[in-house]
Amino acid sequence: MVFRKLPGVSASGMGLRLSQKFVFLLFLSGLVTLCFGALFFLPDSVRLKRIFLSKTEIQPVTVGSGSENDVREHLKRPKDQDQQRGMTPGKGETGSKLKSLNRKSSVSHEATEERLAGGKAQEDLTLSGSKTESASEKATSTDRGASSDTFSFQKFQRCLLKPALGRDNGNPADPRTNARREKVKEMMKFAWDNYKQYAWGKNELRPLTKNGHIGNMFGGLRGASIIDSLDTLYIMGLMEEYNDAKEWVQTSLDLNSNGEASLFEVNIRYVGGLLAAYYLTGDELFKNKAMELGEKLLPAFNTPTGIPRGVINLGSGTSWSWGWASAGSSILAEFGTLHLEFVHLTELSNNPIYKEKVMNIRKLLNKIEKPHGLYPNFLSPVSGNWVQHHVSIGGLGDSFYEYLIKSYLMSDKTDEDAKSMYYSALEAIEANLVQKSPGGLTYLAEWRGGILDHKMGHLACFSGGMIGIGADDGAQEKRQHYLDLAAEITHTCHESYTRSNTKLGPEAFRFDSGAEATATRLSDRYYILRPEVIESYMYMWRLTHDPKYREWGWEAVEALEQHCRVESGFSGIRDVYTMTVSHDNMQQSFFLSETLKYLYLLFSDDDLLPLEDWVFNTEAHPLPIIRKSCLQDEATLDKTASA
Ligand code: DMJ
Repeated sequence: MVFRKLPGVSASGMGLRLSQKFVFLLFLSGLVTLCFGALFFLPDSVRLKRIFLSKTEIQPVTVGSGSENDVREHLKRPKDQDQQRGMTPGKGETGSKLKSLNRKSSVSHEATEERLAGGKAQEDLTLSGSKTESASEKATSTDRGASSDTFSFQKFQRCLLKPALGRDNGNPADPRTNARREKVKEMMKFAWDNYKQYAWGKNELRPLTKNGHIGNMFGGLRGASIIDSLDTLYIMGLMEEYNDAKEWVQTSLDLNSNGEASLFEVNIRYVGGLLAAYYLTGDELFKNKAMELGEKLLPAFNTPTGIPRGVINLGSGTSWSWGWASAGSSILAEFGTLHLEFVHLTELSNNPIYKEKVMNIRKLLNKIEKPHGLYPNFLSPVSGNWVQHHVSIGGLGDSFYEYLIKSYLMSDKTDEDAKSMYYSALEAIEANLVQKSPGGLTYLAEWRGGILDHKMGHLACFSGGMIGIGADDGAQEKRQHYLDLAAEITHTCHESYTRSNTKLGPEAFRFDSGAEATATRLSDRYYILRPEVIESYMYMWRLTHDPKYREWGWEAVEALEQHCRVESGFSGIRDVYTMTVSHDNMQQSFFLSETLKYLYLLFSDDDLLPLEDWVFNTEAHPLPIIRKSCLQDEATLDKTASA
């Protein structure tokens, strides 16, 4: 330290004695240490860091952005796949452009830190921060070619048992089936073209008023119909449309929104849609966007139990429960429908935090006492106890069960907890909810503290497909029984369609007061282009090849064409029992993502997105089965080859 010489003060230092100087220096160094301690170790040090350090020094830690290896592999990807799909190269998709893209989408740990309030969850995130850092370090070393721990798209492709798009894009040999498939593709194009013309960039199309709808489900995020359509357009070979969608994601998908979003909806539609688009195309753009968004969802888990709340502000990270959910509870079908996407976020980023968050939910649900083995729909994120004893395989409960069996399948059948929880839940459902109507229809009733409500929602009709895909892994003596149960439920749901005048099914149908698979209340008579019944047809077709499922699917196509197709898109209807239909003026994004995709798959060969390799998330976005051992073998092979 240099003291400037002051006039009249001796060089020995302002006339101070040596011992005084020593004490002064000691005091100074203590002060400096204290300041730096505060800067780096106090909990909310981010603002201080921002004051003292330059922006580059507090740059965010990159969470698993694609390594250069991945980028190179992507660029080297066999051309035929792109040509087959007519993909235009992403604008300026050079190595360096992609690198800068990775940089841009790296997620700010700083921001996450800032969003969090204290407590256990903050510790979790701090922990994750350090883990994040090490994942990022690994990514950097991979960039230098030293490690192969980060996700490689080529390795992933080599671990698929079959090509994702089949030998011939699932083209069926039978001309009638082919013509039906072409019709579905035309419906998709029609729905898309009108969305593009009248609602581009908005969340949904309003086909009667010919404008866009934004709504309040996605927290200010836009383009839900675009994200939900990416994979459908791609598998249908609608490449011009797919390229438009991709360009929109590249130039206009702004994830820095500041609104209140449904954690569940953002996850299943946006994260799921982006992940599926990445796994189908290998385009890093989708992977980076999915990870950037995934990071923004993490603060929702910042509760005493780690059970996330239903609503999250994507900007601040503050979360809370739905106003209508009793006593501030979280909803089973919402916090129980994150597993598939979050496991894939960990897979792609090499950051364990996503998987840890959903495994924590899983553990809590596994441990907690369940009335009659059933899972009620409302749970307190504070106490971790059930709030109400309402059980339903339809709305509020549905996709929790779906994600149990799909987690098991997606783990290459290694996730034993998911398996045992699924089959125990199914036993409880059979013992308490499965009913036979006087007319011989099998249905799933709802359960309210021990009292049955003989009502089945359209949403519950997904369960035919779910029980079907789980049949083969059940106890040997139960397999045929499960397949039969799946067929019976699918049959009942088909009945709910055939018993209406329009041949489309109501939102809910009942089995009491003489009703058999029909809606008895005016408020249950609407159809909003939902997919669940068609979803079960698709799975049951794949599992049994009984031609009736294709016939039932075709009946649905005809009904959709007759009653839901309007001049500028497709619309839901207010009453399925009246032929003078009244339209609801909404083309839901799940119509493009699910209803039309499942119809297309129903009329395709089984090798288009084969079930040996893919599971569909609850919004019908295909996610690949993770073959850990194959991926590890492939990594070893790569290392040996490059040695
Ligand atoms: C979709 O968004 C998903 O399938 C969800 O799981 C339930 N509801 C809609 C479609 O009906």
